[in-house]
Amino acid sequence: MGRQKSDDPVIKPFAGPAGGWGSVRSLAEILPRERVPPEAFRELARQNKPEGFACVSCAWPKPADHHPAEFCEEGAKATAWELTSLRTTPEFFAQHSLTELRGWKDYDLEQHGRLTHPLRYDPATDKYVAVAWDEVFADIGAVLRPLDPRSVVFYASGRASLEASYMYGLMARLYGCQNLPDSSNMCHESTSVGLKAAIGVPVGTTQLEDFDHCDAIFFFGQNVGSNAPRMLHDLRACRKRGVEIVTFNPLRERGLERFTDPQNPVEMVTLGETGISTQYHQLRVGSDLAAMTGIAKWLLLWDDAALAAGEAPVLDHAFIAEHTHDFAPFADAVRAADWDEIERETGLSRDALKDAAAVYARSKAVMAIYGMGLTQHVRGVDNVRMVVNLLLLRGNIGRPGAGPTPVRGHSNVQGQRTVGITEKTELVPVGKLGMQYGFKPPSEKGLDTVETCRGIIDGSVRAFVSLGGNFLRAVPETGPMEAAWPNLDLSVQIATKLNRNHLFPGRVSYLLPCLGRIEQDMQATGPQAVSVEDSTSCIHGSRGKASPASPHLLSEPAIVAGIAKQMLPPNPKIDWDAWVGDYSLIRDAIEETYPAIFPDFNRRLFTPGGFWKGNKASERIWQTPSGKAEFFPPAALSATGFGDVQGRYRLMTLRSNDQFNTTIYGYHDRFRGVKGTRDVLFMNEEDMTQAGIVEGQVVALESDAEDGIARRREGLIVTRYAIPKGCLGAYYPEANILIPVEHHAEQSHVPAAKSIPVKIRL
Ligand SMILES: Nc1nc2c(c(=O)[nH]1)N[C@H]1C(S)=C(S)[C@@H](COP(=O)(O)OP(=O)(O)OC[C@H]3O[C@@H](n4cnc5c(=O)[nH]c(N)nc54)[C@H](O)[C@@H]3O)O[C@H]1N2
Ligand SMILES: Nc1nc2c(c(=O)[nH]1)N[C@H]1C(S)=C(S)[C@@H](COP(=O)(O)OP(=O)(O)OC[C@H]3O[C@@H](n4cnc5c(=O)[nH]c(N)nc54)[C@H](O)[C@@H]3O)O[C@H]1N2
Ligand SMILES: [Mo]
Repeated sequence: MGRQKSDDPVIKPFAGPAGGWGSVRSLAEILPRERVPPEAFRELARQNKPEGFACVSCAWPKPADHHPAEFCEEGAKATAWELTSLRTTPEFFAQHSLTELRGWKDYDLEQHGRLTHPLRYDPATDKYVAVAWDEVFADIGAVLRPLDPRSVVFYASGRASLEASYMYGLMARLYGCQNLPDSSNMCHESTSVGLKAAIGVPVGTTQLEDFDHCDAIFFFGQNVGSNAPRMLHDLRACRKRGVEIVTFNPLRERGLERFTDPQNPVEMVTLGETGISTQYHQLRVGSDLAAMTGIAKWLLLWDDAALAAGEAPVLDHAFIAEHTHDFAPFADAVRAADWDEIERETGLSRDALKDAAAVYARSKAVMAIYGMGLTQHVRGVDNVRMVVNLLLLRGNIGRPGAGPTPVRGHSNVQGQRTVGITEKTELVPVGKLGMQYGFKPPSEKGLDTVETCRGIIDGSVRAFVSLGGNFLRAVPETGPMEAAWPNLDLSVQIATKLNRNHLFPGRVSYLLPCLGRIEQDMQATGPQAVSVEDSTSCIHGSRGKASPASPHLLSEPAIVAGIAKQMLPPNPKIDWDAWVGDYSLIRDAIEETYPAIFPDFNRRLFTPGGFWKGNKASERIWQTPSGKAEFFPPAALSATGFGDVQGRYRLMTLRSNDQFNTTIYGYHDRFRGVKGTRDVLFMNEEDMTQAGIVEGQVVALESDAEDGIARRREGLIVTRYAIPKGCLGAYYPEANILIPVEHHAEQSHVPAAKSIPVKIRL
């Protein structure tokens, strides 16, 4: 297996729609490249179906009345990635030292295929060597037992099942550790904090049916065509019904413009396509607070005029009076906001915002869909709260077709929270856990992702255990983080493929290969099923049937149990082996801990469309201190947290259409017309002229944070792009070296990866 060269880049605009023949061609490339066995095609037919498996890509809900093929281009890539016949064996590691592998690109590391054996790092040779599972667990237990539990971190990436996640969180708490950061700390934590404060639930209030009842959708900072493509079917259906879709995004993302349904033979043959957005506002990076303030200004103005003229009001005053708190300070702040400042910040005219406000004002039911473009800013929580403000103005929460709709990332990231993976004690029924298992769970707050980074850099974190993911690549400040990682006493990585984090060993290091969700999980009582929760709080069963990548793999529950049994003293109330032998016993335990969410869990496991865990805000029951939904006066118009000074740009870090987070499937960002490279800097044409930069010029970016620390990313090819002035775009994770650890959302600690202060160096 050779390494794919990323040279010979081709960058030219892409004229096609999202979906369509482009997505079919893209699959025709990846399936043979991953050398997927014929059974992979059978597995695709079972993807996201009742009794099938839940896609390992995104968390978009899986409908009860499914399509013949309920998967998208990205989901199929994720399946091919997991079912590849390529293998990363002990022989591979015998040939390559970690020092050598650190020179490889992310793509090349994962492209060698699935990990096959448990491995231990040998410092003498700088290589991983195969080791028996018994030894693995005994050694990990021996290192962990004497450590202060508060110096150990148990990270989870959002893909592991509810069963594995419940065991993982329980294991950490039994050990005395609350340090359970997860990928949502880098993702939708701004949602969890913002929605909880505003409406009393940490998650969105809508479900798939709401797409049948809305008459407008406001869409902020989510790239549906690449990151949740199955939603395009719902959006297309909305457009066919005449629903207006108003989009705010600095880039014209193709999936938000138009879509050809690859599953619709007529559209495919006629090259038909559906326009998605009816209004597209290319606002400046980080300016959504200003844009929403502008919309609210129009609404207040029209409402005042309607009331004065004795006409029907624009705002839902009855709802505001009965269900909300603090409307007056919010309205005052909006009225006080200055139009010139709003226009300067957003780069949009007040008339453009008037068009958006007019759609909002005439619509009876509005959904607000959003993603990382809102959450990953210094004022990311304020962004989320501003979305709620807007919805509250016309009672757009808690009725059909209306409500906040955050689009979650990993396929079970929301579910991991539900079953206890969080550093926030108040989200966990610790009292109940204490009774169920006869122990005193730790009560102090644990470390989140940002605090973990600080702790690794300053040496206070001594051991790191990872249930999936690529922490070291996904976090900010990757330079100092990579330098500090080898000081850890222990680094344990449970994974399916080799990634960059695995190349930075601690004093003792293990790389432990596990089964993927698509593979058959055979245990003492027979083949097991697992479960996940989607973005709309529906819980689905998932049964893998493909043959495991290697006979030496263990399931994630088995690996967690293996560590737990060595690290913890025996507990008469927990039979780890029985749980591993029969996952329905883990589900019984989950049901006992969370009786309101999981009644009759085992029987309802394979409910078509999933079973809903319920949501009080959607019933207009507000679990907030005031008992009402909270308006929140915006404190600023910019979400960036830094000023605009000469030569400073707002850099946003982006995913391509050919990656899943740090997993790079290939070098083709089809929708943005980039092929053969990821070393791209998207830049505004006028900015280029002003800076004297020409198309194709290679430049470096430097951090322009005011902390005096040097951070630099070399070798970026400047690409003229339709991006607002003063803004730049580059790919994640390669750009993460430019993000300071302390550049994060104020209240949620989500790294502010969408507005990083940088300057260009020629
Ligand atoms: N195929 C695939 N699917 C995925 C993933 C993947 O990597 N690949 N990742 C998964 C995960 S973990 C997650 S969290 C989701 C991520 O999915 P998204 O939430 O779509 O995240 P990003 O790709 O980072 O893109 C964010 C979008 O926000 C826009 N944006 C950037 N800054 C701003 C801003 O200031 N304001 C506004 N309004 N927009 C802005 C960008 O132009 C981009 O279109 O997708 C999940 N699904
Ligand atoms: N600059 C910047 N940084 C970002 C973001 C951004 O937009 N910009 N996005 C942030 C977001 S939203 C997220 S969610 C994080 C993602 O951070 P992570 O979730 O930590 O990273 P992933 O890239 O999803 O992890 C990929 C690895 O997971 C392992 N894996 C895959 N499947 C399985 C499995 O079934 N079991 C196990 N045990 N392992 C498996 C594989 O070894 C693979 O290499 O990154 C964050 N970082
Ligand atoms: Mo995410």
